[in-house]
Amino acid sequence: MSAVSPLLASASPETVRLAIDTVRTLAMDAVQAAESGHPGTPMALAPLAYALYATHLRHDPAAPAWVDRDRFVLSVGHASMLLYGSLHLAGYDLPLEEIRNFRQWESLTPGHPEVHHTKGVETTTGPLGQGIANAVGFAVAEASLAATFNRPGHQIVDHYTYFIAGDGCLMEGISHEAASFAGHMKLGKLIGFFDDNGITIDGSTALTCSDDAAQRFAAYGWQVLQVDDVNDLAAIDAAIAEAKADTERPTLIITKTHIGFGSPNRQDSAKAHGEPLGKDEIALTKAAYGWPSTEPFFVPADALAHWREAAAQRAATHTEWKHTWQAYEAAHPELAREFERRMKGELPPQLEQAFPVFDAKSGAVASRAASGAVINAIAGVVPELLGGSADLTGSNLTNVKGAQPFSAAQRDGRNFHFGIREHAMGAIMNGMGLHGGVIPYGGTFLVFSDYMRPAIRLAALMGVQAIYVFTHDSIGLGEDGPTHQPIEHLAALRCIPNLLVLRPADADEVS
Ligand SMILES: Cc1ncc(C[n+]2csc(CCOP(=O)(O)OP(=O)(O)O)c2C)c(N)n1
Ligand SMILES: [Mg+2]
Repeated sequence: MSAVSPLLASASPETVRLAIDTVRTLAMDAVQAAESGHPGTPMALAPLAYALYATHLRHDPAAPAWVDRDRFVLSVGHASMLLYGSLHLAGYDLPLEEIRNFRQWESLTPGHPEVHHTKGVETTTGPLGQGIANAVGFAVAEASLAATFNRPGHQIVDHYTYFIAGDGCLMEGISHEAASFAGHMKLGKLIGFFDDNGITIDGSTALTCSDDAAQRFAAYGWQVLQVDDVNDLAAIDAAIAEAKADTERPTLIITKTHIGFGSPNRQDSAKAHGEPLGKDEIALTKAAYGWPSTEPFFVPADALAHWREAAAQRAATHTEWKHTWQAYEAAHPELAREFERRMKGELPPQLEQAFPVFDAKSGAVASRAASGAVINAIAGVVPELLGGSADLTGSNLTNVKGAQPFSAAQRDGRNFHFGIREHAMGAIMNGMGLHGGVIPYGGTFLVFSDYMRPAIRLAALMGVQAIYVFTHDSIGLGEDGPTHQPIEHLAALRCIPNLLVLRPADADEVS
């Protein structure tokens, strides 16, 4: 297998270098103009963004919502200029004016990437670690939809999910929960990069962390690869090829990088993380790159032309897919309509009639039993409803009777056993919901909503259609005692803007 992509093989090294340095200089200039932001990580990761957006991702800047595009999650949300620079250069609807307006009120370039705000941004990131679990959710949705809708000779759902995580993401506990789930579920189309720069805000990671990330992820059942220098595009290419070749394991590609790459006085220092370089240092850095202009936001014509040519080549994957889709529509018209319905997020018309009726004749029905009955009643008409519990299935009554568990062997299983991983459950649900085609639900005791609160907050912020089943909403829990009594939880959830909190008083209100 040839590792080097055709574009890389044909382009001159000078042009490629210019194309990459444009991402770097836009990041430096945008942060400088905003007088705040994070220049160092985009400067370091520019070659990786180039490798993805210009040579690997199946994407089409003219159709950012194409359903079978590869998904890319920037878990290191503070490095937002890496994403904005790449989207702008690839030709997404993000003009240079928006890059100049980085971090300004009403711009399309907020400090941290926001889904549904900027075309090409797949999920809102910034709270570190969440993005990894979102990416796991995207991969779960892909696997489920592929198993449900693909037919021999018709691969209409067939994409990868990529993420970039940093030291912070990997230190966060959610990365353990999510990576453990992904390894167990053998999500082979999940490809992550670890930006191994040895730096966080406080300084060297030697202050806080001596984990062996490679051994850690290997233990989760991931394939782990190493790229010694992120500037080595052929090595990145080869690693991605190897990641794709392993269909059984998710892959973590550990890339050694230098934060603030090329800056004579800031490279490899925590100072490069979260403050403007300053005009003098920018001038020195641009000189070190051999940059052709002193003007801020300068985009060399050659670099832009190269990016656009690359994007056009990438967009050809969309054209190919359209042919695949036409053949599928012709061969399986009913499935095609159903797939479209699900991807559009349209609920089936039969839903209204499907709800069970609880009235005086039903007698006293516990609200969680009513919840279980509702899930089972609507599951038949809403096949996109997928979910389960964080190991409290029998208590939360989230199981769909007669259905299989989602597993490595059973991708069309709809009962999810998230394990005792509430935080990841919430963030995986976010990825599933954002992917589209599935509506995730997840259950636990109300008291443990605290364990998933950061993901719930993001779901509400992003408008994700996620449903939480919180049972045991009572201080009268009995023998379990105060650790299991929800006291402030209802009020705390009601404080989250855009979260619809329903507390049914009886079975009738549940349905
Ligand atoms: C959950 C969470 N805690 C803290 C922060 C604040 N924060 C933003 S970036 C950062 C350091 C991250 O270090 P690393 O991931 O190594 O990023 P790098 O500096 O290498 O780009 C911190 C603590 C955050 N964004 N999210
Ligand atoms: Mg770091």
